[in-house]
Amino acid sequence: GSCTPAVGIGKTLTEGNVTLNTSLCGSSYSMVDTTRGGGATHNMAMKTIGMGNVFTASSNTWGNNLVTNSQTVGADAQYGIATTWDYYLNVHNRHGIDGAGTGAITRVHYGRNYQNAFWSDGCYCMTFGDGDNGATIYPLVAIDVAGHEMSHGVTSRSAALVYSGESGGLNEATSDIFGTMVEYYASNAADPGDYVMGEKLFPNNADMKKAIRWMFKPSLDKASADCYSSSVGSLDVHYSSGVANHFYYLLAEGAVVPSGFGAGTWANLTPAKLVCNGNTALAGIGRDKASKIWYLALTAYMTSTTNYAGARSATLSAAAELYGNGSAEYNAVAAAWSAVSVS
Ligand code: ASN
Ligand code: ZN
Repeated sequence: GSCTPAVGIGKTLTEGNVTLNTSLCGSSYSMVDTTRGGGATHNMAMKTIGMGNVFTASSNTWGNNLVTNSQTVGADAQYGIATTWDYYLNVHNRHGIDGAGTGAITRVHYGRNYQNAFWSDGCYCMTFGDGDNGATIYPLVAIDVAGHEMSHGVTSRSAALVYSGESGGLNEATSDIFGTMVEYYASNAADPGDYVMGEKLFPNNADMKKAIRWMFKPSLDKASADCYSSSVGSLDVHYSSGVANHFYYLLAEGAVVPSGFGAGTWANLTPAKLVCNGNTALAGIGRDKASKIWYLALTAYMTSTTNYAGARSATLSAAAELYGNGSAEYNAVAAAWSAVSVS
């Protein structure tokens, strides 16, 4: 039958209670968001093939904030994808992943003990595993991870950075950068925003010692590169991304130790340990300008084979277009790349 837009409540695992855009079809609600291109959240019910089934229910309140309720994880995903859509639309004037307003399918409860999430060009969909349901890692539907996966779709429809070597690191960093910007965009008391990827996936993790990546000091994961070297492209793309993640943090925030990570904590960070070139006076231009520069670089100046040197020139071109050649923002881009040894 015909469906009408509806507004429900998601009782999420990681973001508290949120508004969810859904649909009402006859007497049944479904997790289909016609206000955002018809994007929908599907329950894979632990299968790994096919598209599963769109979540449907007689009530428009979804989940109960507990991982044991299968709708809960769907609510996190539906909210994370909607928020990422809104971020791209309201901040970058981009209408969906493809820029043409097409909603994507989101698949949750994929497989058994699957500890990952991924974007697929083929189905124009993204997929989230359940981890171990929170024994050590929750289902991977945290908002920064949702923003990360959806941003792989954006990269694929813009610069199309090849997913290996230095361009692969830039592809991964683009997803960490925008996943983080989405988390800040959705900032709330439960999740105020940080440059830590996936901290909400781990139980009892207020100090963010457990995470997937730390953008301000990528080597905290004992694998990612903080500073550029000519061998960085031989690392896995999730580790070569470190150089660009680190650049982005320094561009936005400067050589400033994030709260909770300074002397006396496990990381014992100082400004000197945040830069590769001793420039502890490095000042940030803020998240808003940094994100506009990276987005314009991605969508107008980078190509599929852009490497780190090319990313420096692409972001400088973007800064010149947005703020002027030789502007304070332009000079900050140059200084931040120099601070991660990209010259
Ligand atoms: N979660 C990973 C990512 O999005 C999956 C992958 O390796 N592509 O980067
Ligand atoms: Zn990724």
